[in-house]
Amino acid sequence: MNISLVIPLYNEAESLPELHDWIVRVMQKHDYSYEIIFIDDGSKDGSWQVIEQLKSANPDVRGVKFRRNYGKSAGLNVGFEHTSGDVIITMDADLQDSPEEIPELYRMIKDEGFDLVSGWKKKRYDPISKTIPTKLYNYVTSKMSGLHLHDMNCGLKAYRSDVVKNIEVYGEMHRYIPVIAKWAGFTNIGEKVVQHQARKYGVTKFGLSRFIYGPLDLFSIMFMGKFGKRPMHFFGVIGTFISFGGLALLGWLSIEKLFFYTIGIANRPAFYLGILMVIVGVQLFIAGFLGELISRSATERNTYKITEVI
Ligand SMILES: Nc1nc2c(ncn2[C@@H]2O[C@H](COP(=O)(O)OP(=O)(O)O)[C@@H](O)[C@H]2O)c(=O)[nH]1
Ligand SMILES: [Mg+2]
Repeated sequence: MNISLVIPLYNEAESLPELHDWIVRVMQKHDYSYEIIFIDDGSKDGSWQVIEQLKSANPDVRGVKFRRNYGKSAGLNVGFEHTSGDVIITMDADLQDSPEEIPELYRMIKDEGFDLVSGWKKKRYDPISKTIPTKLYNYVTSKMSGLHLHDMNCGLKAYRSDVVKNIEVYGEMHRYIPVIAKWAGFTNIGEKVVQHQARKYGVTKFGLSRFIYGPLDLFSIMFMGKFGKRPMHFFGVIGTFISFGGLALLGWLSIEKLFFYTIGIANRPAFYLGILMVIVGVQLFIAGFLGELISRSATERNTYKITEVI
């Protein structure tokens, strides 16, 4: 099969038939073999009934229905598990992404050898409350991850099937799939300017919470990617620096007290700072040991992504 489309959705009943017909038009025009996998994430507006209707009219439609709302990352992750195409394309269900982009995305993966191609909504049709924070977020993410994409969280993306079978998305981490893919060893990541439309039906599902959870998830991903299998290297280094700093301060105060007979070292700021630093440093060390113990008993402690064995 050429293409698997993965479409996670939450309350998008009005958009689905139009989206489906548009995708089918593009697929037939280029003569692709395909499947459309809708993941209904506990919608309450009858989206599932629409998917059932689409399915009964078109056998290339697949649907997965969650019992409750788990979030977009969960939808993508389950969708990825169900794919069997060579190229996986994800898109939003709200008609903001255009299916006309699919052939070119497919070609970039197939012929140009990209692992992942991320859409870039260069001209965006969204309220300003959305576009400005997004610019900042993309800037920070690209600085922290070293992956320079203009639009990390575009819903429209294409993957080689290898990629989606080797990454795991959970929580709210769909925002950082390119970073996750990079950490998994898929470094050939490209970008394509894509058409974007204003939302036609329904309302946006992502509110203010994304400003809180987004950055936290980025920290988690960076941490897991780098130190997930060796937490002591992170906590141990910081802990050592801090506790040695504290010991140096206390040592210096002790020398003053013992050899220069300074009185009243206990009301000097350096005294309290020294004690604090020793305590915090030791705690970080302990966190490192606990991390090592946990990762030692984790089931994936020795799982590595292997491309080939000869
Ligand atoms: N599976 C799943 N999909 C969601 C959820 N929230 C939003 N989506 C889908 O993610 C896509 C983008 O959401 P949207 O609200 O348009 O975000 P915006 O384009 O950033 O304003 C749409 O296809 C939504 O249906 C959710 O909780 N679960
Ligand atoms: Mg949208």
